[in-house]
Amino acid sequence: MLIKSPKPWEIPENLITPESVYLNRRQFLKSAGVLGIGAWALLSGCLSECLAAGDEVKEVSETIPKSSAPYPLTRNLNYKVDRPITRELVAASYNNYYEFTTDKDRVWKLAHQFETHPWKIEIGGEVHKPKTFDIDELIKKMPLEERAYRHRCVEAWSMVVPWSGFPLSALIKEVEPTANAKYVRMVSFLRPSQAPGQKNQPWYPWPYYEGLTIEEAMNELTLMVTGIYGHELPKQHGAPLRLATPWKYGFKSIKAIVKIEFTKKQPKTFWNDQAPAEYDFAANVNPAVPHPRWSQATEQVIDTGERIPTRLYNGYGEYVAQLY
Ligand SMILES: Nc1nc2c(c(=O)[nH]1)N[C@H]1C(S)=C(S)[C@@H](COP(=O)(O)O)O[C@H]1N2
Ligand SMILES: [Mo]
Repeated sequence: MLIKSPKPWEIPENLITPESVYLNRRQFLKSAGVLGIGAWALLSGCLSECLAAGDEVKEVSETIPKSSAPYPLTRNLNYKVDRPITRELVAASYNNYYEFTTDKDRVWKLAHQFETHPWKIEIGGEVHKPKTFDIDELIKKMPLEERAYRHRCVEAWSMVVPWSGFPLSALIKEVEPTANAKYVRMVSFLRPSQAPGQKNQPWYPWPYYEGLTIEEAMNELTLMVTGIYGHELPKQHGAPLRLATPWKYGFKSIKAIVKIEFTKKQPKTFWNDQAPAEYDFAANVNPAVPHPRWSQATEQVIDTGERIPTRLYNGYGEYVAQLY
């Protein structure tokens, strides 16, 4: 599957693999035999027949938590989606989570032994009431709901998934930001003993870190995610707590958050530090601005393999256009 050898500071080859592989059908047919079902379903554009044929279907299903209280939650129908929900097994077996591996179709396998309980989230910086929450305590306290959102990865693949979670604004109100709080910085876990990608890729500045302006963080769309498809998050999707900012490229949606910090200055972000010319701080979905190495005009729907036009702000302009 190696298309080219990346320099350590470059984005690894799998960021361009879907498109490159598409362009080379013979190579993808050859690769398909050794790919997991996520990539197989995507690359072959196949439907449930192909999934059912995969040996790994049962194994992937076993990584998906059973539904238990407080899930499933009532879906908030104010947030409409214009495309079918991606099948759960496809979303659960095609992931970006570099702490485990850069192979999207193996994240589910490698993340499965990661321990997500107990889990604490430390909130501090420019706030009047800094606080450390236990994840279970937080889930009890916050106003939970389900929302179906589109998700658009910067690599030009997309999906539609029903997240469960609460607006980040509800959590922000708990800690009372000071007048100096202009940005929100978020940090993922650091545990190389359980995360092979942190151990094997020392050139990345672990732990993963991201950030938003305070206005973006307060926007009603900005969701702290605790579940998906009516149950708690499987580990490959970023359990026990991740972000969803559906008008931005997927890399902003940081997984497995352990720290939230309010700052005066714009925080650094993981991908912007790796390749500033390729990944800006805002990272808003925009079909008119190509990535330096590929077009962003269209996207490939995982699950069906269909290619559709990309929309400005991923279709969420009515909520966020006024921010920019
Ligand atoms: N900590 C962390 N968060 C992360 C990533 C990552 O590698 N590490 N990848 C991002 C990218 S590029 C995308 S597209 C989404 C993928 O989310 P999913 O695997 O649940 O679909 O997670 C984002 N959050
Ligand atoms: Mo992504």
